[in-house]
Formats: sequence, C-alpha cells, structure tokens
Amino acid sequence: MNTKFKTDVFEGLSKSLKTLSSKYFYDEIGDKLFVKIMSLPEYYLTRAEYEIFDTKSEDIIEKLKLNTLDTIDIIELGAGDGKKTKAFLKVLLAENYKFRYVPIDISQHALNALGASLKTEFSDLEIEIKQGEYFGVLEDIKTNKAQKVIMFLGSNLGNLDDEAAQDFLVKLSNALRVGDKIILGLDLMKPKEIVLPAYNDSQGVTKAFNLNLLHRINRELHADFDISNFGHAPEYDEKTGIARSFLVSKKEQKVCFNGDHTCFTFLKDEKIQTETSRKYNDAILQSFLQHTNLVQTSKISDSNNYFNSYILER
Ligand code: AVI
Repeated sequence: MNTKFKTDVFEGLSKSLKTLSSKYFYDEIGDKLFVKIMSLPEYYLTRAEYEIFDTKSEDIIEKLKLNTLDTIDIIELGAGDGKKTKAFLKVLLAENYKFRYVPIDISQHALNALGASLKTEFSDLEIEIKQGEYFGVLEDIKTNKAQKVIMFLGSNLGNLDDEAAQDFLVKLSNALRVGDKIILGLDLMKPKEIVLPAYNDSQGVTKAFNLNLLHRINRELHADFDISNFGHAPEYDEKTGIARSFLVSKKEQKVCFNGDHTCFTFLKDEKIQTETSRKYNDAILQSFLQHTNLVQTSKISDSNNYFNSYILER
C-alpha cells in the first residue's frame, strides 16, 4: 500500500542532495499541524488571503465577468477549511448567481467535513463533492458545458518547483474551455524578516510539521529515525523569492528501514530538503503563463500587499 511512498523516500534519500517530498507532510497529524500553522501570528499568508475574500469578494466577482444566464461551476482544487471560500460563496449567493460549488480533493474525509460545514451554513448551496486527483476529475467534467471558475488558493502552486508549476498551469489550461476563469492565490516576494518567521514560528509548530515527516516514515515504512537528531532549518533567498525548508542532521548517523535492510548515512549538518515555497511577483507569473493559453486579466491585493488573488482567463 505504501509502495509509492517508499519508492519516493528511498529515491530522495539516495540523492547526493537528499530530498523528501512535501506532499507527504499531510497525514492525519500533518493535516492538524497545518491547520494550526494557518492561525499562527507569523503565518501571514492565510490572514492576507482571507482579508481579500472577506473585504473584496464583490470586486473579485465583478472582475470575473461571469455569465449570469447559465449555472456556473465554481471548482476548488483542494478542500481547505473553507473559511476563505465561504466568504466568497456568501457574496455569490447574495448577488443571486446560479452556481454549483465543486470542491475536488484526494481526501474524502476533508471533503465530507467541508461539505457538512457548508450545508449547515448555506442550506441553499448546491454542492457536488468530487474525490480524486485534480486533473482526473477535471478531465471527467470537461465535457460539461457550464462556465467554470477554478479556485486554486493558499499559494499552493508555490509548493511546486518552477518547472512543475508551469506544467501544472499548462495542464490546467488544457482542462478548461475558452472563457473559463481561474482565481489563483499567490504569496508575494517580500523581505526575509517577514517570510522566514512564517516558516520558523516561535511556538515550533512548523518545526513539528517538518519533523512529522520523519515520524511518518518511522510509522509507515518502519524506519528508525531518531527525531531528536534532526533540526528544522528554513531558508529564504530574497533575490529569487524561493523559500526552502530543510531537516538537518545534528550528527553523523545511520538510519535503517527494517525488513529491507536498507540504510542511509547522514553526515553532521547534512540537509534533507523537504519543501519549496515560492513567492511570486507579476513578472514571474507572466513568465509561467507564456507557456499556457491563459491570460491574467486582473489582480486583487490585501492591504499589506503581501498576497495577490490573480484572475486568469482561458
Ligand atoms: C500549503 N503551503 C502553501 C504551505 C506553504 O506556505 O508553503 C505549507 C507550509 N509549510 C510550512 N508552513 C506552511
């Protein structure tokens, strides 16, 4: 069952610059830690994006230039906790738009929780939960003629390397029809005094989130990582706008996976890269869009100019 996870971990730890994919952060414990991260004082991203939806949803809706004659599919990639989405849907309902809300997520559990909380808050809302990989589901609903608005929030695009992020946008644009829209939430480049604490909070929640990856490997792949022998070390390059998180080996050590008799050695201070969190500006997004059939039609910022909601059109 864990074959892909195991292959990825073995491959990552065999590289000369060791890596582990951030997509494996999100087990049950990781999900809970991420919810905590989103309300940390240092983690400005969620607050900034929420402020946009809370105070400027009318503006976003106006800029989307929606077709009011037909039912619109509002498709969210990733279920999230729904707070930002609720602020947006509330305004759409108040303005009498005809729409269905379609959250897509790999986790049925996350979808059920979101669906239940939306139903209690908005009894009239039409929701169609879709469990699966984003592009599999988008392919299935491509033939549906309704105008689509894709919501991809939280600067989740930034967790992909640039090449993967560009591929993602190409695939997304290919899954859409002319006239469909995207609301893309991106964290912006800013001084490291603001970015770094967001990835190294004073309560140590982000550290626990990063280290949970090793706990998960121990639990699911029967490894013997001694967690106390690893530290959490985020870095941010202001010039490129790329933040990276690492786990650092505090001493020379060996970690083995039972049953496979496979061991990996770590030097003192050797790093494992676990996450990329890219920060953007308009030019970087433009360069990514060049490879797609998408154009940016507008952008809406929070009051600190920390975060942008970009409106793209196919
Ligand atoms: C989900 N993603 C956009 C978060 C980020 O900011 O890169 C994940 C995260 N990692 C550490 N803190 C939050």
